Amino acid sequence: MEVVSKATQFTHRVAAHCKGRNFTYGDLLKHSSWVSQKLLGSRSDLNNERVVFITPQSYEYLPCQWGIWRAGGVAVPLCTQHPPPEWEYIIQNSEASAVVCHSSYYSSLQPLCKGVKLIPLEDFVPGEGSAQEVFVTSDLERPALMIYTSGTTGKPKGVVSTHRNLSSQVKALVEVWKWQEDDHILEVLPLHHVHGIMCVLACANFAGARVTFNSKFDQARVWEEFMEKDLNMFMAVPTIYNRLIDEWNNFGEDMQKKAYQACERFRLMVSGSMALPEPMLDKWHRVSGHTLLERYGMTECGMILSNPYKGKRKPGCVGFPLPEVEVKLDQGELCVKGPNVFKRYFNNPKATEEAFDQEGWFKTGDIAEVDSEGYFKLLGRASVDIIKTGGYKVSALDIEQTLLSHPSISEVNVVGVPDEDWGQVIGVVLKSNQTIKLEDLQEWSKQRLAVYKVPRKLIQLQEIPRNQMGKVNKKELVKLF
Ligand code: MCA
Ligand code: AMP
Repeated sequence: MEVVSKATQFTHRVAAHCKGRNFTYGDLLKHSSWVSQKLLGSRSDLNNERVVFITPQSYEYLPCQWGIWRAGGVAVPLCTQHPPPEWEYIIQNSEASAVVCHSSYYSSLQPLCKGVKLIPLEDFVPGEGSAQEVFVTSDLERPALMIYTSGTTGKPKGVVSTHRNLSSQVKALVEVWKWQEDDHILEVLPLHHVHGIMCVLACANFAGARVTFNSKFDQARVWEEFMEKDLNMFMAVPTIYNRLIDEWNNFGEDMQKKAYQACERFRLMVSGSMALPEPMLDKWHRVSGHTLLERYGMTECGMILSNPYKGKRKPGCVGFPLPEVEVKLDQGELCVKGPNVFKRYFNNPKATEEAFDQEGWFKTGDIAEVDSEGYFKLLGRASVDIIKTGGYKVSALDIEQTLLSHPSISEVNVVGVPDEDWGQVIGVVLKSNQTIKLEDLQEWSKQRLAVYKVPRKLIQLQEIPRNQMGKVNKKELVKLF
């Protein structure tokens, strides 16, 4: 990835602030070199082997990611909040040759890494490794990153993005959002998805800017950081802005004023990953003086559409195509072409073929329209089986499959129920002869599913509504909540 070679131009600049310490780009080069040497041993290139990695939302993430790239591997990030069965699925499905983990995850991962090398890393000490020794591939067509994403069919798929894909995604954002080396962004997003990985980390790194890691999102801590640090950029999902608004509402008048003044230092605040409700846009404007810049993206493409940095940010709209990104509407479905678009789903030629049309356009599954000024507006998804909750995309079918392994469940339907805070929450419909309580189902699910896939609502029905073809009418089910 170009971010690694670019860093040699500004080794003295601070790349990250974390747990009270500053790490320069020079430190990051040294630490990532150390990781790549651990991975390579006596070899000179991992030749596109997948390396799964997990660290807390902290500085250590970066040397792991860069170290994998510098060794010629494909970085596969894990979610810190997933229970072991979800980790195990990714380790196996990606056919990983190694797992790099912060030592705090070592004992949980050890039983899952049968036959896969597990490399624990402590917190990093400046001075280890070397800034130059390890190679970075110049072949931009090689795979660089694999993120797992949910689709309409079954288990999550590995989205393979090349170095060229990532470079083009980053360069477009650096250009339109005017990233500069003096920027300082607070990182609060999970680092196994594009929003945190590309929009926050990779863009900051490409520009030689600074990232302050805040570990897992916490609204009180974010406000403290806003008030204490010289931050000027922030990116988050609407659920996070909602939490920050709630926290602000509990402040006294003085604190509210201080919070507003802190926000005045920012040059950009961005919202994405799910629809930003207009009342929230207005509330955030009152709280901070900022009109959030809403943009639209997808794991398979990085960012696709963005409201302008300068110029009108239209409420309810996601703006215009990014540089080099082509879009078209095919019977309402937004389709994308460009150097940003991923290459394939890992080991899944059928899904890959189905994802593109005959002319090579990637079909997003999102329905959109364009207004008279050229602004795109999203109208929803083509499939009811894709749910967005707290910014996470989840597949109803994936959850159904897991719930069917519960001893008391023989038939189940999962739907996304509209929710002001989360966008949608997971709703489960069971037949009334299946005896199970929501709390018990949640307890059982937490052992097997990520926290955001755990059912939040349950209804039981005598009869499940079906259409004339006998297919369950999920739109009807949603209304019943
Ligand atoms: C957690 N809880 C939930 C959910 N998640 N309840 C309903 N629905 C959910 N989705 C519950 C927990 O069970 C717990 O309940 C309580 O909320 C707090 O849980 P916790 O794990 O602490 O959650 P949180 O930290 O409050 O999480 C909220 C969050 C997080 C920070 C908004 O969901 C988040 O980081 N979302 C961002 C995801 C993201 O980055 N997506 C980008 C995908 P109890 O207290 O009862 O135990 S990339 C993408 O979409 C594209 C490319 C794009 O355009 O960006
Ligand atoms: P993911 O596959 O997790 O990357 O999620 C991508 C999906 O998030 C898109 O296909 C959209 O459905 C949704 N999405 C991202 N940004 C927005 C936005 N600004 N408004 C509405 N939906 C969005």
